Amino acid sequence: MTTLQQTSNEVQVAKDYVNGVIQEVKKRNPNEPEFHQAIKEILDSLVPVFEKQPKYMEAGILERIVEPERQIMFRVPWVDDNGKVQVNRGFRIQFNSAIGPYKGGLRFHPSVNASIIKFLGFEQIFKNSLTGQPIGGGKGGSDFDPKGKSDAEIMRFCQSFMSELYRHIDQDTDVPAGDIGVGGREIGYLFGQYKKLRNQYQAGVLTGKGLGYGGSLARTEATGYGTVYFVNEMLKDKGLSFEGKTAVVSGSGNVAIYAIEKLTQLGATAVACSDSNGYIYDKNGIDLALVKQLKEVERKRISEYVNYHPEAEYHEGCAGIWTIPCEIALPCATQNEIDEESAKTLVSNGVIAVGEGANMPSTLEAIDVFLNNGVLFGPAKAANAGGVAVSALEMAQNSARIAWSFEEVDGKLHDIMINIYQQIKNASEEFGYPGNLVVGANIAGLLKVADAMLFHGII
Ligand code: NDP
Ligand code: 2IT
Repeated sequence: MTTLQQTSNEVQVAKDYVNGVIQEVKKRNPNEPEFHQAIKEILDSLVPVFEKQPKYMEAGILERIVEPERQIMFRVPWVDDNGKVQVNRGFRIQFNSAIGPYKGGLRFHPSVNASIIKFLGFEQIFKNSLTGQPIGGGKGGSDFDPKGKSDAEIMRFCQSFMSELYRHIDQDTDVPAGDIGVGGREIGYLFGQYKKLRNQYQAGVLTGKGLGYGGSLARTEATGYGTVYFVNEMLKDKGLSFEGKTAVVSGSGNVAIYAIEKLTQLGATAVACSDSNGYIYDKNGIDLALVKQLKEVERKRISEYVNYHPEAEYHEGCAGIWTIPCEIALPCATQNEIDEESAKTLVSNGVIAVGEGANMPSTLEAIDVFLNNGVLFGPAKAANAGGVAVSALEMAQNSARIAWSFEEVDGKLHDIMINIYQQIKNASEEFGYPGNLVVGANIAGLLKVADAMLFHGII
């Protein structure tokens, strides 16, 4: 057999292996479209790994990595302010602990189901690996809708949620944090209940805590700042910068707010942001202090913005935000918020760089549009890894019982984001896809986890 034939055989074997696992996942996990999407995005780009290193195939790495180590689903009963009993469903997916305790956020949103938590948990394995920190992958949440609930209702819900979750987590086992609908207030109630039930002050059992009881400075800012640091590296590599650029940022929650803050500091102007009802367009630049007041303090709708800035526009619906011409687009709201059509519109309006602050915000078709048109594309598991990276720094500070300054944590975050960029760029080149950071992130994320799994044997 010639070398050329040998190579094409190896490619075919690797492709068949990957396709076989994708088909098996679909069969075993029917009706889970988001999980299938994440599996396809990641596994398709891993073919070159199995081609070059059949040892991972022989050890069944893929078959094992797509199956969560443990999935927990539970009843969350609570009583609303009218005395009526309410029941929600809780989830925790402990996906992979090869390189550290399970680590990942909790999402409270009515759309939450097994498919969404599994896609998020699967992504988290690779993201956490890229941070270079010793953290495995997990995710959890509930179909509880925090909107319109009183503080007392949020507290009772969090207490009920933790009354079950506490038996499955520990600072060395599984460390949850925030995600959509879970911020400092919710982490506080969850921590209080955990402490009471365990009779232990395990500071490191949750991250995203308040600064007065073990939280880390710069954790609130970390995901948004990190996304901008990452995009800055992509731009710098092309001799570009944020200076003078126009940006569109979807969402107006934790990630969006601090992405806008950092890109503004770097000389760009964010002209739009959104919530799940609609978006605002302010050609003079978003008034971030007002957005913080409306969303972080008053928990109001983004539509209220135009009451303070009548020159700005409010539009109902989310997808329209991507029709606003911009050079930098940062989707920071939710999954599948950029479809093929929105991606084409962004490209025809001259977008230069897209950085995914949210998890899986671009559909598979949208990613293809960006990559095929030479847009600098920072995939979620790399671009938004700053949040979980600083969570790991929070755990480190909790273990040492010390607190670093804002500058120290922010400096480490910046270094981590630069390192992630270099790591995935190098992987994309080494495996034959220069410039394709989707492939680079998936491969670099996998290798560390796969090697640890090889060391641990078949477990
Ligand atoms: P928040 O709850 O603080 O904010 C979420 C924002 O997105 C809100 O503006 C919300 O609008 C909007 N949104 C939520 N769901 C939808 C929807 N279905 N359609 C349109 N808009 C929606 O969450 P975060 O900012 O923390 O999270 C945003 C994204 O970033 C998520 O994908 C999350 O997984 C990801 N992420 C978060 C990290 C973190 O550290 N927090 C780390 C890494 C990624 P509304 O107020 O109307 O609900
Ligand atoms: O998606 C994510 O990385 C997060 N929601 C943050 C997880 C964490 O453990 O800080």
